[in-house]
Amino acid sequence: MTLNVTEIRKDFPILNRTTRNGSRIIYLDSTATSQKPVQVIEAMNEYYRASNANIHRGVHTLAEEATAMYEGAREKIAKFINAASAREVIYTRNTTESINLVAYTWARANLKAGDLVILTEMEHHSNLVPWHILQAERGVDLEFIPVTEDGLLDLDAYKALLERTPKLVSFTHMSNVLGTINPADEIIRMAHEAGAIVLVDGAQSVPHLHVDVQALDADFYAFSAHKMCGPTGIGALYGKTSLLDAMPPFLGGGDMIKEVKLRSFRPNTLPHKFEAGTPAIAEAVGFGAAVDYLASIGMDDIAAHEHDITEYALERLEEIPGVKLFGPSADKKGGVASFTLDGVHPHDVAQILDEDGVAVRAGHHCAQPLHEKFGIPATSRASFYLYSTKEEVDMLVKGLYKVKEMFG
Ligand code: 7TS
Repeated sequence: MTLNVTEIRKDFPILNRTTRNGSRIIYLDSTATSQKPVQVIEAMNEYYRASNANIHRGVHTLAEEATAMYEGAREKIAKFINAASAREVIYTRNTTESINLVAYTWARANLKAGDLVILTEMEHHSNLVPWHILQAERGVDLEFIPVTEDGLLDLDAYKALLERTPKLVSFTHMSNVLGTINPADEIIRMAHEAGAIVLVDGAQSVPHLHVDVQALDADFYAFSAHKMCGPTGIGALYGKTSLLDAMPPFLGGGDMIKEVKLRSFRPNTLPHKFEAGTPAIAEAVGFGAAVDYLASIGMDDIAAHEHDITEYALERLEEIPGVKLFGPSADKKGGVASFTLDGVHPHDVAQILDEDGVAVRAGHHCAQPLHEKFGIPATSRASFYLYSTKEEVDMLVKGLYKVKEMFG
């Protein structure tokens, strides 16, 4: 079914505002963070107005309500990604913290000097730096699945790397720069055949695609609420029960314990073992509301809409002389269009577009090695979501012609 974008846009109050010079906001930066619908904003407000209390440690009415809302959101998130149990969904601050949780607990308990970790050349810094830190500390080896000229992973090279029996394969399901949707099922199957554990960076996939962690057979899957219509400050790590149960805790403190003595402690059961201290309760409520919102619209319809917009955007951008697009064709990617414009720095592109309210991002998008691979320091990036329209793409294109005029 096609999305009723006119109706959907009414749910996002921010899309009605204007900039200082009166231009309507054309928000093409959802890859960095999505906008939030009233359903999420109101759920969080209502939590603070009516149910605010600390969780898991009170028997009074408000504490019970807050706990039920916090845990209820976890159930919704588990169902959204088809986890076998809500115990397998750990709340974190974001994708970055989810990946670090695996690096600091599972990896430090299971990897030693010389063990191989396979990453890819298209990773966000949050799936590179935790492994650099581990490499410095433990002497693990890092290898990278190369990215081809057209922005795909080189699976033959991956196959060759797997012969070196890696302990972990960690890769992004969808690139935040190229938009490439990687064949996660195949990558995971091949890793498992080689005996490796798999961590998937789902920061860009969970917001845009129907993700089923059991069908994928992912061991760990990391994502952030703020990129999927939810609030900042909360994300999740999915992990298989057997792995999470065997892992040491991450941060120590309240809530993550079963019992504490002066000189020792016993960790709590899942998922609380990994959630130390007072968590982001209102944000969890907002996360649950975001999942409800996306599920009510339907992930397959959202993906189809984004595909339409992306196909149109790539076509229109390609027509502009001097524009060079990065990444594969629309059928292999999500709603991201990264490009350079001959003779104009990406930051200047973004700044001039902003004068007419068009919000794009410029820079290395936290993927410096990928930009280096393509021999450029930066790109401009337009990205799309369920509320994006072809008219907004037209405004982007119009803006780019203006940039070209200004730079002669
Ligand atoms: N992984 C990918 C693929 C991402 O796109 C991002 C954020 C992260 C991890 C980190 O997510 P966080 O919620 O922990 O920050 N990507 C971007 C971006 O493209 N522009 O701003 C943030």
